[in-house]
Amino acid sequence: MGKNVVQKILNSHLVSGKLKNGEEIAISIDQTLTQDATGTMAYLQFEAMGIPKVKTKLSVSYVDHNMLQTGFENFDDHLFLQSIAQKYGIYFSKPGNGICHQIHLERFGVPGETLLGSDSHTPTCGGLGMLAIGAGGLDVAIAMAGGPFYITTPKVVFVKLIGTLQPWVTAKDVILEVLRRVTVKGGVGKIFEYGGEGVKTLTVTERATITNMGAELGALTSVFPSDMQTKKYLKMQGRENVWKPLKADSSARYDEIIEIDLSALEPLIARPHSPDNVCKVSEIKGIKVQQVCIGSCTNSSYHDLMIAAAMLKGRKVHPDVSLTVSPGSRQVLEMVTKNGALADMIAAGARIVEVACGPCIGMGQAPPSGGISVRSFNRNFEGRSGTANAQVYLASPETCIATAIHGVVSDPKDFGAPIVIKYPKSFIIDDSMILHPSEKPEEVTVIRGPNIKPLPKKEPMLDTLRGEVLLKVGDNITTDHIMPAGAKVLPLRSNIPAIAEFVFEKVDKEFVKRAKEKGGGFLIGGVNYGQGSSREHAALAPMYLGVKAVIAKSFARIHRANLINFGVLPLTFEDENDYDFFELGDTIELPDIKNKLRSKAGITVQNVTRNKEIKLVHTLSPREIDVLCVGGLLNYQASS
Ligand code: MIC
Ligand code: SF4
Repeated sequence: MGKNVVQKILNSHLVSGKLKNGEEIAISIDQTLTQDATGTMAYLQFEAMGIPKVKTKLSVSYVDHNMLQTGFENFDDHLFLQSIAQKYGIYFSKPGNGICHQIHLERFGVPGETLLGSDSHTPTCGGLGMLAIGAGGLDVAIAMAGGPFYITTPKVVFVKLIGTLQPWVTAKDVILEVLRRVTVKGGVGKIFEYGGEGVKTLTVTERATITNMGAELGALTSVFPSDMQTKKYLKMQGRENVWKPLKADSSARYDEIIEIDLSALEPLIARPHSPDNVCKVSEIKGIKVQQVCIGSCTNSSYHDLMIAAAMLKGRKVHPDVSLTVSPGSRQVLEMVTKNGALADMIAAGARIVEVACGPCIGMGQAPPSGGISVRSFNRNFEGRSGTANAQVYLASPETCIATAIHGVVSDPKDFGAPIVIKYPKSFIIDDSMILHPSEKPEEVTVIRGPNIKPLPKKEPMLDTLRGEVLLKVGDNITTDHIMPAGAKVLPLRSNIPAIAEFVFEKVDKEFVKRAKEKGGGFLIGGVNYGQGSSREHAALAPMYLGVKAVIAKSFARIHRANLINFGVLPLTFEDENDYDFFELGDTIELPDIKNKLRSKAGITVQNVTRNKEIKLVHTLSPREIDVLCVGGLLNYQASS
């Protein structure tokens, strides 16, 4: 039987298990990436494993998130990351070089290989034909130590693209259309493989916009074939030597098929506060906006910035709008600087922000209170922008710039004649901000400022878990709700005791106090609990506060894995309606839980306060149960 692209890559990396839907498999990891906000923890964990050098083909550590440096913490972290990279055989991309996903696509991605990254948008490199997966830092640390990565064999969804994008319709609109159809929870347990005639018409950076924002589907990853477009892109990056063709066999089978006619798409926009709350731009045009932001790992390629500049050339940003532009990489910034496009943006009134994640993660440029911000980014979760009551919309750079000029949400189709961006023969290649590992690692001392605190430890699981419901939340709770980011909290990523003070800050200000007073307890969640980022702090900090288990209607993949990695039990209701039987402050008990997890006997939770017994289920593999019982993956690794 013919194979699809996903099966081909999985097969060539299979370490254990069988490719059978729903079964756990282990795959080998060729490359890893980390960014600073998750990287410090990942490297502390790697260090704890006592391995002298990474065992991957390539590991890269990026600094792109924590760059405001309002105190010593960020720079401390950067120095820690730089020194640890030098010592352990890791490449280090300095702050200012660009956003991890964009640089990885430009300088390191290899078709057909696997990439594991401690950031949920790692699937960006799927645009190059890589199987690129986001995970918690501890999983990445294990991959750096040569361990495999465990996944449940995913379903493969074939996204068949036909036709060609019409003027002013972009790759962003393709992924917004997929999100509209599939929703933020529809991708769980699936990989989205793109194919069909329409694929040929999309450049690698357009493909990368699609695979990047595929993270918002809750999918394991998204992938494109590797074809002549891939070759062309790699050639422009001076890396044609790593190209190889990769496509699905003609008789390949898929679990589901979605067909999208590119010719029929229109400019789309995601309304507050979810990336799947999508409608046509034309349906909401005219809404007054205060801010427009171009950038992020989704849309800050050369093409994205060039089109923004071409639209702005000779025009002015609307007097009531603040337009920010944060280029995705130094390569792009240097190119638009040299060819004059940057000057066109500056002349139009754009505010040029540093090459970094910046406003996407609330590191500066928070909108005004109740303000409307239209962004070329990938997430518009409530409060993520740094302003609790801001209304954030997500759209293509074309829609964003038309909006910035007119001061109201505007359909780029009304803008005028289509603009064609010409590419240079090659990009500017200068890897001088990527530092090589030291040739004398034994002479490198790891620099540890006072912000770098040791990892908290977790004891093995008790036979019976008992405690109070510390919080009950609704559906689609994001990791931004659980463990907020932004300029105040992000610098504390290497310091769990300090960052734990902010857990659920935006949901319930009393949560931390309560968790401490009660000596820990339980969380009750709705559907898709923990969607969004890969930040393991959303598991680690609650664990530090004594959270023993989360009982939810369903979980997002990365967060579920992070909970297990830190010894917090993720359980689901057998009947979702039983969610209603739990209230804040109820005392609950999971009796004889270790045995029950191991045996096939059903699990029940006793709501002692309400004198009710409720049936629960789990999807834990035997390995995951062992991990949980010993108190998490670090203990498990140490004991095996
Ligand atoms: C995000 O977009 O939310 C982040 C910040 O890049 C996160 C990682 C993090 O929280 O450090 C992600 O997507 O994984
Ligand atoms: Fe950075 Fe935003 Fe991309 Fe996350 S989504 S990696 S914060 S640019």
